[in-house]
Amino acid sequence: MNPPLKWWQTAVFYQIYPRSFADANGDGIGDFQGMISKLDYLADLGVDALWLSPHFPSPNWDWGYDISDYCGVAPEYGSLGDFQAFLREAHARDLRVILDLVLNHTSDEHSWFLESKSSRDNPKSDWYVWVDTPPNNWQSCFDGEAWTYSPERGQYYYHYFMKQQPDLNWHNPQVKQAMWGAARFWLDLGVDGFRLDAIGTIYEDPALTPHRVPLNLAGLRRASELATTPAERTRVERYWHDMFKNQLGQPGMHDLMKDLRAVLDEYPGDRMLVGEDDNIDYMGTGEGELNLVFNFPLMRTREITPPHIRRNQKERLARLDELPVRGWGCNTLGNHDCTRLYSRFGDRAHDAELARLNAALVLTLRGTPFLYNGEEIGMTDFLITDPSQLRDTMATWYYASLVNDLKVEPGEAALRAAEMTRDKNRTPMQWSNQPNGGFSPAEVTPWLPVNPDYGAGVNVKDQQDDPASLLSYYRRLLRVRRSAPALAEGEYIPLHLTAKAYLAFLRKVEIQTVLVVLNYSAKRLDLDLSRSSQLRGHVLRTLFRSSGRARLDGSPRSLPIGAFEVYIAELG
Ligand code: TEU
Ligand code: CA
Repeated sequence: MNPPLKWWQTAVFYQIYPRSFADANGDGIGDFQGMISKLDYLADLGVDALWLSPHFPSPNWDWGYDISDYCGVAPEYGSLGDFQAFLREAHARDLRVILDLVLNHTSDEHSWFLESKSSRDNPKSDWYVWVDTPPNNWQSCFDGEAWTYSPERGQYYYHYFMKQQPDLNWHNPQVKQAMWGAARFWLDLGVDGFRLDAIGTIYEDPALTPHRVPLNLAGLRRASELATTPAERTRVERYWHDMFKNQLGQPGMHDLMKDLRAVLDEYPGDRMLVGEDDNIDYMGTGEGELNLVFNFPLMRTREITPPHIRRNQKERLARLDELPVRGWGCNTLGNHDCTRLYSRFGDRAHDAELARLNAALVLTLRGTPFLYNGEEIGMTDFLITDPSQLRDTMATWYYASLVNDLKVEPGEAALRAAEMTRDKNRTPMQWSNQPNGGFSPAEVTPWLPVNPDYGAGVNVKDQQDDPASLLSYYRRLLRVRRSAPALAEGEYIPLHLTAKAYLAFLRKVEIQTVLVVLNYSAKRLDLDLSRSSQLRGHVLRTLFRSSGRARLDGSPRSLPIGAFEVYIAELG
């Protein structure tokens, strides 16, 4: 018998991007009262845990990922009391809450940095990474040079992200203690864990080895856009890797994560840590460090296909199984940093069908699923082609670099910025077909434009009571997952390993075996059950059929599965 699973293994997580979720006080910005008002919606949707993108005070160069006070609440989101009410109300509905902890860097307006930059001999002088002159050609992944001059101190500081996000010096034990203090502050209030931001960026190569890519950041971005042949694409991918390899994934994390784990373990109730990285090494021996890392390789592809999924699962699950204490996976197809699932994995002809298949995929694979707010109603990327409306600093920086340094024509530059910006996938949640999608009152201009497709059915209210809607589909799937222990906990056993058009697999616990079939093709298929000894002669009890057609029960020799259909059945 395996030990019983922890709550974060069986839970479905839902990411809230607070600024864009629900605006209760009508200032165009999401807030805690707004989030509280949507908790019934989330509980009814059928998710189990919420991850909040940063809600801390921030000058918002990176919309909360530049934190100026780790123990506060951004005033536009409400007060600490509002946060506590949110947590209490979420817990009252059996919804766990994890927060976003940004370890690598603070805001340049954080008091720690203000003190550190004030002189070379203040008590926090060594809390950040200071040098007399830039020691290498390292780039910041958001705005070019990684070393920025501070006139007050007459030195340069290092930043992997924007210059408003100075990297902390994690070799200084005081930094660690201060940050653990912040973690304790929220744990004391009762939060259930943390998503750890950008953990791969915490340590740098101590030898400060330069990169050898013959381009700077803007040049490399531009080269990526212009790469068309497979050879060119491979080359720019290698360049991306080479440009940042000395600034990422450096040793030291095991000790650091063990330390943070120990802090969490001072608290009852299995507080959890999920790292924003795909590297399974961060899970240590499988216990005592991170509980989860994201399976980003699943979504890092141009197209989700059955062979891609099979390869991905084979590799990830094998690595997790090799850990001394068996590791647990974590699947996601979207977050606030990337193109929305609906847009990204569509083929322009069957976007709706593919969105449904891919939702079923993350909710039936072995591992903890993470959903991103809005995907359940089919929100799509919204391209902001007027550069003055961009809010994502990395995009405004890139637009300026294209026009000023690379002499790209402004129209073309605007289009490229619209495509690369994360604004497109952070637009306000669409609650109804009222003006502003019901996010803010009609007369208000929300912080980012609302995608006008709220008027075309892409909103909660229109989908709420429509059994054929995507929202109802998510709700049904989440209920099936909750009712079938094999789907939440079971082993993953792939079937029909060479099929290109469909993915078939079993999920299996001692008391239950569930078959999942995802037809990724536009053709109806007759799934030959006699091809697999695991299926032959078994009785099927249909749990879910996306087409809503007749249930298929009994012990047929073959299963008729419609184009893009999802079929889930219990084997008896
Ligand atoms: O992201 C880290 C990360 O590496 C991503 O930057 C990603 O490469 C980028 O967003 C691609 O567009 C985390 C947060 O999720 C992100 O929102 C923050 O901007 C970043 O850290 C800095 O805190
Ligand atoms: Ca508001």
